[in-house]
Amino acid sequence: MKMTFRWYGSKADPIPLKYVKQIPGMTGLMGLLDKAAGVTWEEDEIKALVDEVHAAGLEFEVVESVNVHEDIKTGLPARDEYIENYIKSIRNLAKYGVKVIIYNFMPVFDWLRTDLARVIPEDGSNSLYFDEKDLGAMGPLEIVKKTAEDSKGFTLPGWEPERLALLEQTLKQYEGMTPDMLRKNYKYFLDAVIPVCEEVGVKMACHPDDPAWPIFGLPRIAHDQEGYDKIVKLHDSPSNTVCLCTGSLGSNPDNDIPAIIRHFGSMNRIGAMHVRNVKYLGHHHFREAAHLSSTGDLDMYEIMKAIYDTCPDTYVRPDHGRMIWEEADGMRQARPGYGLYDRALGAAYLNGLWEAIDKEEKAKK
Ligand code: DNO
Repeated sequence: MKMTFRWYGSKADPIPLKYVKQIPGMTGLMGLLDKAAGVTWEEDEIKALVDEVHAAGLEFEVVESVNVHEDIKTGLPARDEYIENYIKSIRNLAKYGVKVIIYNFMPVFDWLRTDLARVIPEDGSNSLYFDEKDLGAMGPLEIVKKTAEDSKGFTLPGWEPERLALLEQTLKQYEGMTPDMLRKNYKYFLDAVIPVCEEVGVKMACHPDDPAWPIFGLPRIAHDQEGYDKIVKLHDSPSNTVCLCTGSLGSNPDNDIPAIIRHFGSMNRIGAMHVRNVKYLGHHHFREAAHLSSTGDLDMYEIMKAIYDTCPDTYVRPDHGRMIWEEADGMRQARPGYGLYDRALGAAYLNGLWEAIDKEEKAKK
């Protein structure tokens, strides 16, 4: 397991890279560039980012949010040009040592919450929160407006201004589209990019729908084991993998996360793991929690054990944290979900679980 950290680059991330390096057991980044969907990640910008990360003593083998243009997802004629750009990005990233590219094929919304800073009554920290009832009352345009206002001036992953400016038009593109139609467009994309990934030694890792069910009547196809089984079969290759986000899939209590990890891990189809905990509050109603099992509803020991048993070499990152230690009241700048402290605590805890599992397993031999 390689413990990694999401980092937005020195211009966009208030967390200095040296702080990331100081988290015990941190080996590298799941980094990203602030690029609009469809735009090629150019060599010079990748090189600058990778050089900076290496200079801080960290690896850069995984990138996130190389976003797929909506015209690819909806199968419009312009998709071929955007796929060409995507292929150039893959080749450029591979040249600088990237081995896994995390992306998603979610229509319009990368992830969605109804509140970015809901106070947790037990300890006064806050976390990302979702209640379908509030969503129904707001509608897509209102929720986007609220999220943009609540984001403290940060660009949130998947909420780039270019994307939001076209929201109404993009929503129209999806009218009448079924999950099967979306899968057909997905296959067209994978058939073009996966052979290139095989050639350059890169894995594509598809992030799940977050939350893990359809919203606003949009077709969503990556929120359970069955959906992912179909995705990995769309183009059968070790380069066509899953980014298994425990908190996204785990927002639906019907998803047995350790079992899903074991299923795809034993098929060698997990490209990366996002490890996050959630607390269920009702039907389609949850908030994010600290990583510790007892503060949420996911069993982190079982999750780490499933990784240990089936995909021990994968990349893991502590996903989303609560806002704590004055991040919550704005005294320290932090992007919602991506503050420093709770993610650092999460990494230390997950590393601790790993050490215990490793010792137990070695003692058995
Ligand atoms: C949200 C993230 C996602 C994820 C993308 C990958 O917090 O987990 O933005 O990185 O869906 O493209």
